[in-house]
Amino acid sequence: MSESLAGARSLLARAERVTVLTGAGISAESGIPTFRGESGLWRSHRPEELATPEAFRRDPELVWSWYAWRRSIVATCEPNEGHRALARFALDRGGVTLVTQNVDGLHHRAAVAEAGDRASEPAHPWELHGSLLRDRCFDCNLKSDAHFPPVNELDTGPSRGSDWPETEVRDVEIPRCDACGGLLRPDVVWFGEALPTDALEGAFEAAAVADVCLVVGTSALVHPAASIPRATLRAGRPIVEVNLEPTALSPYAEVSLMGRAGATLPELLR
Ligand code: BV8
Ligand code: ZN
Repeated sequence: MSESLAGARSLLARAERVTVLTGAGISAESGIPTFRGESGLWRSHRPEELATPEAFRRDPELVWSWYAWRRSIVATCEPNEGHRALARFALDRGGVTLVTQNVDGLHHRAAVAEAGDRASEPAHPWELHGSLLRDRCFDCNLKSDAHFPPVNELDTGPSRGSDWPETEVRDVEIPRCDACGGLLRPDVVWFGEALPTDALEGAFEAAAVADVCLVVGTSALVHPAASIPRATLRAGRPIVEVNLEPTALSPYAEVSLMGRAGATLPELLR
Protein backbone atom coordinates (compact mmCIF):
# COMPACT_ATOMS: atom_id res chain seq x y z
CA MET A 1 0.00 0.00 0.00
CA SER A 2 1.40 3.44 -0.85
CA GLU A 3 2.47 5.68 2.01
CA SER A 4 -0.13 8.31 1.11
CA LEU A 5 -2.95 5.74 1.00
CA ALA A 6 -1.85 4.42 4.41
CA GLY A 7 -1.71 7.99 5.72
CA ALA A 8 -5.17 8.78 4.38
CA ARG A 9 -6.59 5.53 5.76
CA SER A 10 -5.27 6.24 9.25
CA LEU A 11 -6.66 9.81 9.19
CA LEU A 12 -10.10 8.41 8.30
CA ALA A 13 -9.86 5.53 10.80
CA ARG A 14 -9.21 8.01 13.63
CA ALA A 15 -11.93 10.44 12.51
CA GLU A 16 -15.26 10.48 14.30
CA ARG A 17 -16.88 12.88 11.87
CA VAL A 18 -16.13 12.92 8.15
CA THR A 19 -17.55 15.30 5.56
CA VAL A 20 -17.32 14.11 1.96
CA LEU A 21 -17.62 16.54 -0.98
CA THR A 22 -17.97 14.99 -4.43
CA GLY A 23 -18.02 16.39 -7.96
CA ALA A 24 -18.54 15.16 -11.48
CA GLY A 25 -15.37 13.02 -11.33
CA ILE A 26 -17.02 10.41 -9.13
CA SER A 27 -19.65 9.77 -11.81
CA ALA A 28 -17.19 9.71 -14.72
CA GLU A 29 -16.69 5.92 -14.44
CA SER A 30 -20.47 5.48 -14.57
CA GLY A 31 -20.37 7.02 -18.04
CA ILE A 32 -21.49 10.56 -17.20
CA PRO A 33 -19.25 13.17 -18.88
CA THR A 34 -17.57 15.60 -16.49
CA PHE A 35 -17.73 19.37 -17.00
CA ARG A 36 -14.16 20.39 -17.56
CA GLY A 37 -12.27 17.28 -18.58
CA GLU A 38 -11.12 16.72 -22.17
CA SER A 39 -14.45 15.06 -22.97
CA GLY A 40 -16.22 17.54 -20.66
CA LEU A 41 -19.81 18.62 -21.11
CA TRP A 42 -18.76 22.24 -21.34
CA ARG A 43 -16.37 21.42 -24.20
CA SER A 44 -19.11 21.84 -26.78
CA HIS A 45 -20.94 24.65 -25.04
CA ARG A 46 -19.96 27.35 -22.54
CA PRO A 47 -21.74 27.08 -19.15
CA GLU A 48 -23.14 30.59 -19.66
CA GLU A 49 -24.87 29.31 -22.79
CA LEU A 50 -26.79 26.54 -21.12
CA ALA A 51 -26.76 26.49 -17.32
CA THR A 52 -28.21 29.96 -16.57
CA PRO A 53 -31.75 31.39 -16.22
CA GLU A 54 -30.90 33.93 -18.93
CA ALA A 55 -30.07 31.12 -21.36
CA PHE A 56 -33.40 29.46 -20.55
CA ARG A 57 -35.31 32.71 -21.11
CA ARG A 58 -33.44 33.30 -24.37
CA ASP A 59 -33.75 29.79 -25.79
CA PRO A 60 -35.73 27.41 -23.57
CA GLU A 61 -35.73 24.65 -26.20
CA LEU A 62 -31.92 24.68 -26.45
CA VAL A 63 -31.47 24.46 -22.67
CA TRP A 64 -34.31 21.98 -22.16
CA SER A 65 -32.97 19.63 -24.86
CA TRP A 66 -29.42 19.78 -23.44
CA TYR A 67 -30.83 18.58 -20.14
CA ALA A 68 -33.04 16.01 -21.88
CA TRP A 69 -29.89 14.65 -23.50
CA ARG A 70 -28.07 14.55 -20.15
CA ARG A 71 -31.08 12.83 -18.58
CA SER A 72 -31.02 10.23 -21.33
CA ILE A 73 -27.41 9.45 -20.38
CA VAL A 74 -28.08 9.39 -16.62
CA ALA A 75 -31.10 7.11 -17.18
CA THR A 76 -28.77 4.41 -18.57
CA CYS A 77 -26.03 4.80 -15.91
CA GLU A 78 -25.42 2.88 -12.72
CA PRO A 79 -23.58 3.91 -9.55
CA ASN A 80 -19.95 2.75 -9.73
CA GLU A 81 -17.67 1.23 -7.09
CA GLY A 82 -16.76 4.72 -5.88
CA HIS A 83 -20.38 5.61 -5.10
CA ARG A 84 -20.93 2.22 -3.48
CA ALA A 85 -17.78 2.39 -1.33
CA LEU A 86 -18.91 5.79 -0.03
CA ALA A 87 -22.42 4.46 0.63
CA ARG A 88 -21.02 1.51 2.62
CA PHE A 89 -18.68 3.84 4.51
CA ALA A 90 -21.62 6.07 5.53
CA LEU A 91 -23.84 3.10 6.42
CA ASP A 92 -21.16 1.23 8.40
CA ARG A 93 -20.19 4.15 10.60
CA GLY A 94 -22.00 7.21 11.87
CA GLY A 95 -20.77 10.72 11.54
CA VAL A 96 -20.43 10.79 7.74
CA THR A 97 -22.04 13.74 5.90
CA LEU A 98 -22.11 13.28 2.14
CA VAL A 99 -22.31 16.50 0.09
CA THR A 100 -22.44 16.41 -3.69
CA GLN A 101 -22.31 18.96 -6.51
CA ASN A 102 -23.65 16.29 -8.86
CA VAL A 103 -27.24 16.28 -10.07
CA ASP A 104 -27.32 12.67 -11.31
CA GLY A 105 -28.81 11.02 -8.20
CA LEU A 106 -26.20 8.21 -8.27
CA HIS A 107 -25.16 8.63 -4.62
CA HIS A 108 -28.73 8.02 -3.46
CA ARG A 109 -29.13 5.02 -5.75
CA ALA A 110 -25.89 3.58 -4.32
CA ALA A 111 -27.11 4.19 -0.75
CA VAL A 112 -30.40 2.40 -1.47
CA ALA A 113 -28.55 -0.51 -3.11
CA GLU A 114 -26.04 -0.83 -0.24
CA ALA A 115 -28.68 -0.44 2.50
CA GLY A 116 -30.77 -3.26 1.08
CA ASP A 117 -33.32 -3.91 3.83
CA ARG A 118 -30.82 -2.71 6.46
CA ALA A 119 -32.20 0.77 6.83
CA SER A 120 -35.66 2.15 6.15
CA GLU A 121 -34.51 5.26 4.30
CA PRO A 122 -30.73 5.61 3.75
CA ALA A 123 -29.44 9.12 4.24
CA HIS A 124 -29.84 11.39 1.23
CA PRO A 125 -26.71 13.32 0.35
CA TRP A 126 -26.89 17.11 0.45
CA GLU A 127 -27.46 17.94 -3.23
CA LEU A 128 -25.91 21.41 -3.47
CA HIS A 129 -26.83 21.89 -7.13
CA GLY A 130 -30.23 20.19 -7.14
CA SER A 131 -31.21 17.14 -9.14
CA LEU A 132 -31.85 16.13 -12.77
CA LEU A 133 -34.49 13.73 -11.43
CA ARG A 134 -36.85 16.60 -10.61
CA ASP A 135 -38.41 19.44 -12.60
CA ARG A 136 -39.46 22.85 -11.29
CA CYS A 137 -41.81 25.46 -12.75
CA PHE A 138 -39.80 28.41 -14.10
CA ASP A 139 -42.60 30.73 -12.93
CA CYS A 140 -44.07 29.38 -9.68
CA ASN A 141 -41.29 26.95 -8.59
CA LEU A 142 -43.75 24.04 -8.14
CA LYS A 143 -41.61 20.89 -8.16
CA SER A 144 -42.44 17.64 -9.92
CA ASP A 145 -40.74 14.42 -10.93
CA ALA A 146 -38.58 14.88 -14.01
CA HIS A 147 -40.43 14.61 -17.30
CA PHE A 148 -38.04 12.17 -18.93
CA PRO A 149 -38.55 12.24 -22.71
CA PRO A 150 -38.70 8.74 -24.19
CA VAL A 151 -35.07 8.08 -25.16
CA ASN A 152 -36.05 7.24 -28.76
CA GLU A 153 -37.51 10.76 -29.07
CA LEU A 154 -34.03 12.02 -28.32
CA ASP A 155 -32.48 9.83 -30.97
CA THR A 156 -29.08 10.49 -29.46
CA GLY A 157 -27.50 8.04 -31.87
CA PRO A 158 -24.54 5.83 -31.01
CA SER A 159 -22.35 8.50 -29.47
CA ARG A 160 -22.59 8.83 -25.70
CA GLY A 161 -19.60 11.08 -25.48
CA SER A 162 -19.92 14.75 -24.87
CA ASP A 163 -20.68 15.62 -28.48
CA TRP A 164 -24.28 16.49 -27.85
CA PRO A 165 -26.38 15.68 -30.95
CA GLU A 166 -28.00 19.11 -30.91
CA THR A 167 -30.01 18.74 -34.11
CA GLU A 168 -31.83 15.54 -33.14
CA VAL A 169 -33.12 16.97 -29.87
CA ARG A 170 -34.27 20.44 -30.89
CA ASP A 171 -37.92 19.52 -31.30
CA VAL A 172 -38.43 18.26 -27.75
CA GLU A 173 -41.73 19.65 -26.41
CA ILE A 174 -41.11 21.48 -23.07
CA PRO A 175 -43.68 20.31 -20.49
CA ARG A 176 -45.73 22.92 -18.65
CA CYS A 177 -46.64 23.38 -15.00
CA ASP A 178 -49.93 21.80 -13.91
CA ALA A 179 -50.59 24.68 -11.51
CA CYS A 180 -49.86 27.79 -13.57
CA GLY A 181 -48.98 26.64 -17.09
CA GLY A 182 -45.43 28.01 -16.82
CA LEU A 183 -42.53 26.28 -18.57
CA LEU A 184 -40.80 23.54 -16.55
CA ARG A 185 -37.04 23.54 -16.04
CA PRO A 186 -34.77 20.96 -14.41
CA ASP A 187 -34.65 21.42 -10.62
CA VAL A 188 -30.91 22.21 -10.71
CA VAL A 189 -29.02 25.32 -9.56
CA TRP A 190 -27.84 27.40 -12.52
CA PHE A 191 -24.96 29.87 -12.53
CA GLY A 192 -26.01 33.07 -10.79
CA GLU A 193 -28.66 31.22 -8.76
CA ALA A 194 -28.56 30.66 -5.02
CA LEU A 195 -27.94 27.15 -3.71
CA PRO A 196 -30.61 25.50 -1.53
CA THR A 197 -30.10 26.99 1.94
CA ASP A 198 -30.56 23.74 3.87
CA ALA A 199 -27.96 21.88 1.79
CA LEU A 200 -25.46 24.74 1.85
CA GLU A 201 -25.81 25.37 5.60
CA GLY A 202 -25.80 21.63 6.33
CA ALA A 203 -22.63 21.20 4.33
CA PHE A 204 -20.73 24.11 5.89
CA GLU A 205 -21.84 23.16 9.43
CA ALA A 206 -20.68 19.56 8.93
CA ALA A 207 -17.36 20.61 7.37
CA ALA A 208 -16.70 23.04 10.25
CA VAL A 209 -16.82 20.21 12.83
CA ALA A 210 -15.43 17.39 10.66
CA ASP A 211 -12.23 15.62 11.72
CA VAL A 212 -11.48 15.06 8.02
CA CYS A 213 -12.94 16.47 4.80
CA LEU A 214 -12.69 13.95 1.95
CA VAL A 215 -12.90 15.67 -1.47
CA VAL A 216 -13.51 13.40 -4.46
CA GLY A 217 -13.63 14.14 -8.19
CA THR A 218 -14.02 17.90 -8.25
CA SER A 219 -11.92 20.57 -9.92
CA ALA A 220 -12.93 22.80 -6.97
CA LEU A 221 -13.60 25.75 -9.29
CA VAL A 222 -17.32 26.30 -8.69
CA HIS A 223 -18.33 28.32 -5.64
CA PRO A 224 -19.68 28.31 -3.01
CA ALA A 225 -19.34 24.46 -3.13
CA ALA A 226 -15.56 24.63 -3.52
CA SER A 227 -15.28 26.68 -0.30
CA ILE A 228 -16.85 23.95 1.88
CA PRO A 229 -13.58 22.04 2.53
CA ARG A 230 -12.01 25.31 3.69
CA ALA A 231 -14.33 25.24 6.71
CA THR A 232 -12.54 22.06 7.81
CA LEU A 233 -9.15 23.69 7.18
CA ARG A 234 -10.16 26.74 9.23
CA ALA A 235 -10.87 24.40 12.15
CA GLY A 236 -7.32 23.09 11.78
CA ARG A 237 -8.41 19.73 10.39
CA PRO A 238 -7.12 17.97 7.25
CA ILE A 239 -8.41 17.54 3.72
CA VAL A 240 -7.91 14.24 1.90
CA GLU A 241 -8.35 14.52 -1.87
CA VAL A 242 -9.02 11.85 -4.52
CA ASN A 243 -8.58 13.01 -8.11
CA LEU A 244 -6.83 12.17 -11.37
CA GLU A 245 -4.95 15.45 -11.35
CA PRO A 246 -4.02 18.30 -9.00
CA THR A 247 -6.84 20.79 -8.32
CA ALA A 248 -7.33 24.21 -6.73
CA LEU A 249 -7.57 22.44 -3.35
CA SER A 250 -4.48 20.21 -3.72
CA PRO A 251 -2.07 22.71 -2.13
CA TYR A 252 -4.19 22.55 1.04
CA ALA A 253 -4.67 18.79 1.13
CA GLU A 254 -2.89 16.75 3.81
CA VAL A 255 -3.03 13.83 1.38
CA SER A 256 -3.77 13.97 -2.35
CA LEU A 257 -4.45 10.51 -3.78
CA MET A 258 -4.03 10.47 -7.56
CA GLY A 259 -6.28 7.78 -8.99
CA ARG A 260 -9.72 6.89 -10.26
CA ALA A 261 -12.43 7.24 -7.60
CA GLY A 262 -13.86 3.82 -8.55
CA ALA A 263 -10.56 2.15 -7.72
CA THR A 264 -9.21 4.37 -4.93
CA LEU A 265 -12.30 4.76 -2.72
CA PRO A 266 -12.86 1.02 -2.11
CA GLU A 267 -9.17 0.77 -1.08
CA LEU A 268 -9.30 3.92 1.04
CA LEU A 269 -12.59 3.19 2.81
CA ARG A 270 -12.38 -0.60 3.16
C1 BV8 B 1 -23.98 31.69 -6.96
C2 BV8 B 1 -25.82 22.39 -11.90
C3 BV8 B 1 -24.84 33.73 -6.09
C4 BV8 B 1 -26.35 22.55 -13.26
C5 BV8 B 1 -23.76 23.68 -11.64
C6 BV8 B 1 -15.77 34.29 -10.10
C7 BV8 B 1 -15.08 33.72 -9.04
C8 BV8 B 1 -15.71 32.85 -8.15
C9 BV8 B 1 -17.06 32.55 -8.30
C10 BV8 B 1 -17.74 33.12 -9.36
C11 BV8 B 1 -17.12 33.98 -10.26
N1 BV8 B 1 -18.04 34.35 -11.17
C12 BV8 B 1 -19.23 33.77 -10.88
C13 BV8 B 1 -19.06 33.04 -9.77
C14 BV8 B 1 -20.07 32.25 -9.08
C15 BV8 B 1 -20.31 30.94 -9.82
C16 BV8 B 1 -19.02 30.18 -10.01
O1 BV8 B 1 -18.50 29.57 -9.10
N2 BV8 B 1 -18.50 30.20 -11.26
C17 BV8 B 1 -17.27 29.48 -11.54
C18 BV8 B 1 -17.37 28.82 -12.93
C19 BV8 B 1 -16.12 30.46 -11.47
N3 BV8 B 1 -21.18 30.20 -8.94
C20 BV8 B 1 -22.52 30.34 -9.06
O2 BV8 B 1 -23.05 31.02 -9.91
C21 BV8 B 1 -23.34 29.64 -8.01
N4 BV8 B 1 -24.33 30.54 -7.50
O3 BV8 B 1 -22.86 32.03 -6.75
O4 BV8 B 1 -25.08 32.45 -6.68
C22 BV8 B 1 -26.12 34.09 -5.46
C23 BV8 B 1 -26.22 34.11 -4.08
C24 BV8 B 1 -27.41 34.49 -3.50
C25 BV8 B 1 -28.52 34.84 -4.30
C26 BV8 B 1 -28.42 34.79 -5.69
C27 BV8 B 1 -27.21 34.41 -6.28
C28 BV8 B 1 -24.07 28.45 -8.61
C29 BV8 B 1 -23.07 27.40 -9.04
C30 BV8 B 1 -23.80 26.13 -9.44
C31 BV8 B 1 -23.83 26.02 -10.96
N5 BV8 B 1 -24.44 24.75 -11.32
N6 BV8 B 1 -24.36 22.54 -11.94
C32 BV8 B 1 -25.89 21.42 -14.16
O5 BV8 B 1 -25.26 20.47 -13.69
O6 BV8 B 1 -26.18 21.54 -15.34
S1 BV8 B 1 -22.09 23.71 -11.63
C33 BV8 B 1 -21.39 22.33 -12.34
O7 BV8 B 1 -19.99 22.43 -12.02
C34 BV8 B 1 -21.79 20.96 -11.78
O8 BV8 B 1 -22.67 20.99 -10.69
C35 BV8 B 1 -20.46 20.39 -11.33
O9 BV8 B 1 -20.55 19.47 -10.34
C36 BV8 B 1 -19.83 21.63 -10.87
C37 BV8 B 1 -18.41 21.61 -10.48
O10 BV8 B 1 -17.69 20.92 -11.43
P1 BV8 B 1 -16.98 19.57 -10.93
O11 BV8 B 1 -18.01 18.71 -10.26
O12 BV8 B 1 -15.77 19.91 -10.16
O13 BV8 B 1 -16.65 18.89 -12.30
P2 BV8 B 1 -15.39 19.21 -13.23
O14 BV8 B 1 -15.67 18.60 -14.56
O15 BV8 B 1 -15.04 20.67 -13.14
O16 BV8 B 1 -14.20 18.43 -12.54
C38 BV8 B 1 -14.20 17.01 -12.53
C39 BV8 B 1 -13.02 16.61 -11.69
O17 BV8 B 1 -13.04 15.19 -11.54
C40 BV8 B 1 -11.69 16.97 -12.32
O18 BV8 B 1 -10.83 17.49 -11.30
C41 BV8 B 1 -11.15 15.62 -12.82
O19 BV8 B 1 -9.74 15.54 -12.74
C42 BV8 B 1 -11.77 14.67 -11.84
N7 BV8 B 1 -12.01 13.32 -12.36
C43 BV8 B 1 -12.43 12.96 -13.60
N8 BV8 B 1 -12.57 11.61 -13.65
C44 BV8 B 1 -12.27 11.13 -12.41
C45 BV8 B 1 -11.91 12.21 -11.58
N9 BV8 B 1 -11.54 12.06 -10.30
C46 BV8 B 1 -11.53 10.81 -9.81
N10 BV8 B 1 -11.86 9.72 -10.53
C47 BV8 B 1 -12.23 9.84 -11.83
N11 BV8 B 1 -12.56 8.74 -12.54
ZN1 ZN C 1 -46.10 26.99 -12.18
